[in-house]
Order: sequence, then C-alpha cells, then structure tokens
Amino acid sequence: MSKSSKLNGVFLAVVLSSFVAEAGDRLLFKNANINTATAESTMHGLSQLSGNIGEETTHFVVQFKQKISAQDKSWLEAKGTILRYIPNDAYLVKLNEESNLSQLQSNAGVQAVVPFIAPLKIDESFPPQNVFTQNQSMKMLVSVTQEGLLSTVADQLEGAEMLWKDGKYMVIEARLGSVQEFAKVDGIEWIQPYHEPQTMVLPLNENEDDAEETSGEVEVTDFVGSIDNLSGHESGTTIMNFESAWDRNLTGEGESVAMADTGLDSGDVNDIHSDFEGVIGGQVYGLFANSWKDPMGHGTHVAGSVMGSGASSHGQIKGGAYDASMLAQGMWSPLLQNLSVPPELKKLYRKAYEEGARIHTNSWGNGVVFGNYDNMAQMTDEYMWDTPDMLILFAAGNSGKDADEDGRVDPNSIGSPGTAKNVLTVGASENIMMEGGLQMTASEMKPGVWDAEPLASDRFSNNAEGLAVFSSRGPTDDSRLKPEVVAPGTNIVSLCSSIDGSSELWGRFNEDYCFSGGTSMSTPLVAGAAAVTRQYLRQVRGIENPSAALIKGILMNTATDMFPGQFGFRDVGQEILQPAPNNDEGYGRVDMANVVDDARYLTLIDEVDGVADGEEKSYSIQVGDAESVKVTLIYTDAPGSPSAAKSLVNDLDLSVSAGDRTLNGSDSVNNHEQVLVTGFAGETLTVTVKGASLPVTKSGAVPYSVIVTQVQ
Ligand SMILES: [Ca+2]
Ligand SMILES: [Ca+2]
Ligand SMILES: [Ca+2]
Repeated sequence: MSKSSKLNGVFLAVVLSSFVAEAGDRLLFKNANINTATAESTMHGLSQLSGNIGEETTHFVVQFKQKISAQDKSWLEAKGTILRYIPNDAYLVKLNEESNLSQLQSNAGVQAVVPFIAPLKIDESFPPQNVFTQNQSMKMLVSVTQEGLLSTVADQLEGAEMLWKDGKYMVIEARLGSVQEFAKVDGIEWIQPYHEPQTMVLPLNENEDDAEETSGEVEVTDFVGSIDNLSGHESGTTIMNFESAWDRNLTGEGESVAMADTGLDSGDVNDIHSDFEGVIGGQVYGLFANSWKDPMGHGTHVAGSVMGSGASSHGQIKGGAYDASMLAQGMWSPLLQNLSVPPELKKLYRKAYEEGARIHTNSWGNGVVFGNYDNMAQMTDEYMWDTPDMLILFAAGNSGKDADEDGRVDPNSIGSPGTAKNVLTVGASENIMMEGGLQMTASEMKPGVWDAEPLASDRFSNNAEGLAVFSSRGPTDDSRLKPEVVAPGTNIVSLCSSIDGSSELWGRFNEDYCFSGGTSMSTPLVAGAAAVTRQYLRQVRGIENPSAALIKGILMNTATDMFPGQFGFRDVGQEILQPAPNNDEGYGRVDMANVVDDARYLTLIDEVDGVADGEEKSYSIQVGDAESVKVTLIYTDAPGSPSAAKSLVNDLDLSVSAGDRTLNGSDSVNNHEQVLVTGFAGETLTVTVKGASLPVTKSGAVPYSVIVTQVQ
C-alpha cells in the first residue's frame, strides 16, 4: 500500500492541486501533504469528498490562516472539543452536536476545514494488500481520539477479535483487508500493526528472527571471572566516571527507579540475590503470570546495572545508583515465553509513579518499524506531559546495520517508544572488556550486516571512544535527533537470574554475574545516572523536585562528545561525521564527572511556570574566564498526533547574546536546542527563551529547563 493509493477520489485531487505554498498553508499529515492555500478550492473539494466516500465524521481538522491565537482557540472550543495539534496552525477537533461544518467555515480567520477521514489514519507499515494478503489475520493497535469513544468505536469494528482494551487504546486481531473499513469509523485516531515489543539485548543465534543472518557459529566465552582480579571495567560504570559521584556520596540514596522488564531474579524481596537488597517490591504484568520473577534473565541483568549493590563482588561490580531503591514491573509471560507489555503503557508509568518512582527505565521496544511516531510513542509523551517529574528512558534498539556497505551504520533505526519526544533514548557505546563474553568481530558475529570496513573487523568492546555497531541510529522519520545520549552497552557484566533455566545472555562471568550487550544494557546505566543526577539536584543544588526535562537536559549538556569515533578521521567509514549533537551518539556519552562538577554550572533553571505564547524570558549570566559556554534549552512537549508528519507541537526558541552578537538555537523540529558560544570570556550573556508557537499549553504556558555550563 503506497502512500498515494491511500488517498482516494477527490481527496487526491485536492492534494495534487498543490504547487507552491507557504509553510503555514500546508497541512502536514503522514499520509498527505495538503496545500490549503486557497480556501475555496479546498471547500469545493470537501463537499465532493463527503459525497464520494460516504464517510460520516464528527472529526475535522481546522486550520487557521495565521498562528493560532487565544481567541481562535476559545472560538473553536465553543464549537467542539480540541483534541490534538496538527501542523501547521491547525487542530483536530470533535464537533459538538449543535455545531456544523458551515459554522467552522464562516470564520474569516479559518484557512481550511478538512474532514478527518480514513486515509489520514492508517499507518504505512501495514503490509501491502492484495488478493493473497487481504485475508491474512494480524494484530493491530488502534487509538481513539477520546477515552469515552472506545466502546462505541470497538462495537463498529466488524470481524475484529478484541484482545485487549483500555483508556484510548485497543489491540485487535483482524483481517488485513478490513483496515480501510475500520479507519472510516468516526473516533479512530490511528490504526497500526501491533508488533509485540522485544527486549533490546543483542540476540545471539538463539533468536529465530535472526537465524538466517547469523552464521550459527556465534560463540560466547564462558569466563570464570575472579572477583579478586577485575579490570575495573566490568560493570560499564567506569567509562561513565561514576566514581566522581560516588566519591561525593552521590549513590542514588533516596531515589526510586522502576524497571519494566522480564522480571527480577526470584521475584521475592524476602529471598532475593544479596546484590538486590535495594529492591522494594514488584508488580506483575506478564500474561498469566503470578509473579515478577525473572525466568529469562534480561530484567535481572538490567536491574543490576541500575542499582545492584556489588555485595557478591566486594562492591566492585555494581550499578551506577547502587543505593537507589528499585521497583520491578515483571512483564514476562510464562504462557507466551516472551514479554507481554500492557499496550496501555500509561498504566505501567502510573503504577510506578504511585509507588514513588520518579525514573522509569525500559530496555525494550519495537524492533520491526523504525523512526515512527506511533501510538506507543504518543501515549508515552502524553503521560510525561501530564506528569513532568517522571523521567522515562527507552533503549534506542539494536537495529544498526550497514546495508549500503559504505562502512558507516545507516540512519533511522530507532524503534518506538524510543521515538517519543520526551523520553530519554539511549544508544550503546563500547565497554572495554578484552576477555569473556562476545569477542568476535562484527562480520563474524552477523555476516552480511556489517561487511564493509572498518565495521567488518570491529570488535565490540575494545574502544571506549567507539559506538556499538548495532546501536540504532537517528533521526526519526520527522527528522528529530535520536538517540539523546549513549552509554556503554557491550560485554557489560551484571547479575544473572537465579531462576533455573534462565539465559546466561552473552555468557557467564561467574556464579553471580553474566555478560550481556545491547542498548538494553546501556539504558539502565543511564537510568542509574539519572537517579544520581536527581540526588545531586536535590541535595547539592537544592532543587526539591526536579523536572524530568532538567535531569534529561543535564545528562545531554554534560555528555562527552565521542567525535570522530573509534576509527578516527577517515575518508571512508568515519564513525561520527560531525561533533555532537548528531544522530549517531546524540549529545554524547553520559559522563558523571561532568554532572557533579559544581564549577561547571553557570546556571540551572527549572522554570515550572513556563513561558507563554509570544512571551520571552531572559537571564543574565556572567561568563568569567571560560573558553566556551554551552546553553541547552529542553522542555517536555505536548503529545503530537501519530497522523501528523511532524510530532513537535510547541516550539520554544533559545537565543544567546552578548553585546551586538546573537546566536540562535534555530530548531523547530526538536524539543531541545543548544547553543555553544566561544570567545565570550569576561562578558555578560543574555540567555532568552521565547514561546515562539505554543498551540497546546498548561494554563497558558509551557514549562522548560535551561542548563548553562562552561568549559575551560
Ligand atoms: Ca551505511
Ligand atoms: Ca570496537
Ligand atoms: Ca525551537
């Protein structure tokens, strides 16, 4: 199903009538780029359209001629319920019963009104439909525009088997051939294939999905590691400089991290591995599971990297936040022998928050479709918009490949929910481990995936300045930067599950610990870093309840740039082409020495009152003798629509000026921007945050954070 074939009849004509229009004249859907430059032709098209497809809808996209004003918004609110921002300058709205299309069109400030019809609601990752595939049964994840509509909509999905429904979402099993009919049901926002989320450990040859790609000869080295003879790099925390934080007693004390994964060790706080004294409890989400124990081993390894105490290794192999407490959300299904993630992810987040967790780490995601801002990304953004002091992390994925064999890992391989705007998405860099675990070259490990040099002969854990070849790369489909940061994720040593038959992952280290690798392993190390950062903000900086955006922004601002990467400057196959931020390493590798370096910070602003549309807030900053100053603006954005081609809703802008010089962040795609200024020593900088375009606010404003650091 190509994009164009989804657009039928007059609708297509409307689209094709577009030539050149100003950006504001376009409606940017994933499935249609509509020129609304002449309201007449669009309205003409509309009347025919309704007749053509016979689709009754109460949902319309109302576009304004100019940036949406408060008056526009309150006028529209009287006509119906505003549901979502659609770029450019438009809202998706559900009309009241007493309102009608002509009332909308009568407003002189309205540019166009487009019915929210079936072709706009269908994800392009459905397989092609033809006579052979239309009866193929598949799982679909369907969202409705408002919670109250779920049952009404569900009743109209003929022939669909309801597997699960909650809130605004349902998972159904139905014929591929019914997707178009379903999408016509009024109230559906987005319909997509449902791919069971998978763990983000890099699979060896046991994973059948990858069986064809692997040689079948992948070997992991069992290594009877002696805890009396450690290199110091085992846990991955060394490269992240956690010692600098630990030296100041910043160990995660008082912080609570939740992990949603395959479970955690025994699933019993009264009888658990001695490294897990900090585990305070668990919740059960696995289908037909009655415990949060970990029969797989993945979750146990992940949890150990967050907060394992190192009790079994004289304190040497431990998590980054080894004094933090841990809540385990077990999602392993003994029936499916797989993860069973509740499709309404907000339930996971909410239940963790209610138990006191302010950091939620996730080493799983969609490993099939990449770069897509889908239902799962949107619901995660929605939760974070509603709960701005909950930082949620997702693994970027292990789908990095060099299909074009140019010696560089190809772009756009981030899986949802890692594609969400507000989450902290974590890619993998290399650990240093020269013995044990996986010691093959990339081309030996997976022939055909990284066959060109310098990737082919790359080893997974021999260079701290290297990225893992498998680490998923950005950007997203709508050109947003991903991942935000990286952390070591190859041959990481952490705890094995004590459940009989659980996986040894990348091989056993000793009776307590196992090797593993993947962005699954990087993410909990960053969750530990986030917990320690939060403790630093509370105890050292006196910020009682820091926002998720501030914690995320600090980790980004202070990350170490790995440019040009482990292969150095090269004509062919240079790992990282430009200094951070970039879509290979994000803002760089998380560095806790920088995070807890008090002298580094010129200002930390957690502006919970936010900035209003059109408003500017300025801050004066004395530079001192710093060679350069890095200014990062970051904010939690309102959820976008999966139907839109651009997921950013609110656009805040950053500018930094001194004297007659001004530098702008110049970004209207990401919900973060950064300016690096050099040569301003001794001057006073003015940092200005402007609410450039804020169609969806909280009490009229959007909260934000600004991090200003100096580098000597
Ligand atoms: Ca390539
Ligand atoms: Ca390497
Ligand atoms: Ca901006």
